[in-house]
Amino acid sequence: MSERTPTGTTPDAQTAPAPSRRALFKLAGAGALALDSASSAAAPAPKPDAETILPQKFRWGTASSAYQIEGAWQEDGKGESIWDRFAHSPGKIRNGDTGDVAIDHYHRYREDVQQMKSLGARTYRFSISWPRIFPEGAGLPNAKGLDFYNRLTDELLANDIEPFATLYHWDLPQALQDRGGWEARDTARAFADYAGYVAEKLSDRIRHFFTLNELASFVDLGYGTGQFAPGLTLPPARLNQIRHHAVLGHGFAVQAIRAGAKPGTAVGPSENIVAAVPVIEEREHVVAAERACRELNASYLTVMLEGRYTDVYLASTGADAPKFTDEELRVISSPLDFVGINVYQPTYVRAIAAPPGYEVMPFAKSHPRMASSWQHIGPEALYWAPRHLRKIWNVKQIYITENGCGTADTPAADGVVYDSDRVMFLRNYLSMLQRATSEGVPVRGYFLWSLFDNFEWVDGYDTRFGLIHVDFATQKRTAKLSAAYFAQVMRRNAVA
Ligand code: PNW
Repeated sequence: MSERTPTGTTPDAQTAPAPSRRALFKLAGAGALALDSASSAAAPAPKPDAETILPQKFRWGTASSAYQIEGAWQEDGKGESIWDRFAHSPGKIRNGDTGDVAIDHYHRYREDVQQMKSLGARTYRFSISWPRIFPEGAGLPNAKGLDFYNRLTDELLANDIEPFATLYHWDLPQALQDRGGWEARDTARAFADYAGYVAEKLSDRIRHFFTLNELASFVDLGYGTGQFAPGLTLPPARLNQIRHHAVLGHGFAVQAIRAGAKPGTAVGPSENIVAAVPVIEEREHVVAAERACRELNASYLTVMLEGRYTDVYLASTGADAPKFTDEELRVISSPLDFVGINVYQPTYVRAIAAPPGYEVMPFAKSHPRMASSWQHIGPEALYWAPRHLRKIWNVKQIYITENGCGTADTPAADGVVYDSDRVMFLRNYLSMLQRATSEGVPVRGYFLWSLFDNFEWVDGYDTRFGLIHVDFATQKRTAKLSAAYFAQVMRRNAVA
């Protein structure tokens, strides 16, 4: 259903007459929205209002991960990953989709870097595929696998785009899963060996490394509910031990990177923390949200930053608590250079008198969502999450390592996707980020998820997160309306 405006009816994007839309957005070649610097120079954007501006030297870019974009799943000596195995198992992924080809970035990376450049992005967060580097998870490295990331890094730098690399975005070598995966403490050590090796080889050009992406996702969904690879449904005691091994892997990797990398290499995690938002902005609820943030992230970010499991967490796990040593807690809380957080949705919290002093509120039935059923809209999450990091743990450098939304878009008659819903989403979330930085919350950069439509895990290719539309049959890339929007944000360093 269309919304009415004062001047009449707003038509749906797919039925709108193309010519009037063409007049709105200058189009360049093959139906793509004009993003090149020549066209932006021709029409300078108005000077941004002070209250929309982000700090100087703020880093803007997009994010991606290896399995979701690279394809080439068996090329150049790459080993099998748990996501290869999982996606090849019948019934696991919508429409039987796999990442075998994905958006063929392994072969098209040069063209893809040009897309970033024409958008005006100056940073890029990507992940390195562990089974490309160590096909068996450990042992002999595969030089051809590393070569790909050498070429990609050089290409980025040649185009003035700063590379930020994630070392683990869920594609565990299957050989390690065969030996227990993250349930085996050895996996945490193997991860550190791989991380140290990569940092040694690439830190002359890559100056920022993220250890693990979203522990809460790959552990809880992979080993708890079984929705993600490796698809296991383990009981609480085993799951808590896996959580512990994941944070331990993070800590070992921080140490290995410090030992192997060039001096000054920065390292931190990239975690999808539970973003506790006070349901009403009043002191008692704000305090409740801060408490909730510590406790609801107790097994991941809190232990990394505090070096202890909270009493509430240990009491709540009881006999199922993880087994750990003081030495492990020291490793887990190795000092970090920054903290990266992925922020997609809020968790609304209110104060209650009884312990623990807060209560998580269920989403109202009609709470608006984006195209992924899990994604409830709540721009305030992008204010409160980084604010909590500073308030609770005095974090000095914060990166928003992911934010974005899935949409159900289809190209209009002129070939362009007019994703006004993504523009709406970004404008509102970025306004809240701007509120945080204007209050001095030290957010240093923002990586939008994602540059291209890609393999959205169990949703396959149905849910699209890109600024750039990909026709998965032809691999044709076409910028959406949101790409023009985000290019303007980056160019002005302000929320547009
Ligand atoms: C993140 N949730 O996953 C991942 O880091 C990306 O690889 C992924 O494509 C992106 O967000 C979009 O989904 C998430 O259930 C998966 O709240 C699930 C949730 C959040 C993030």
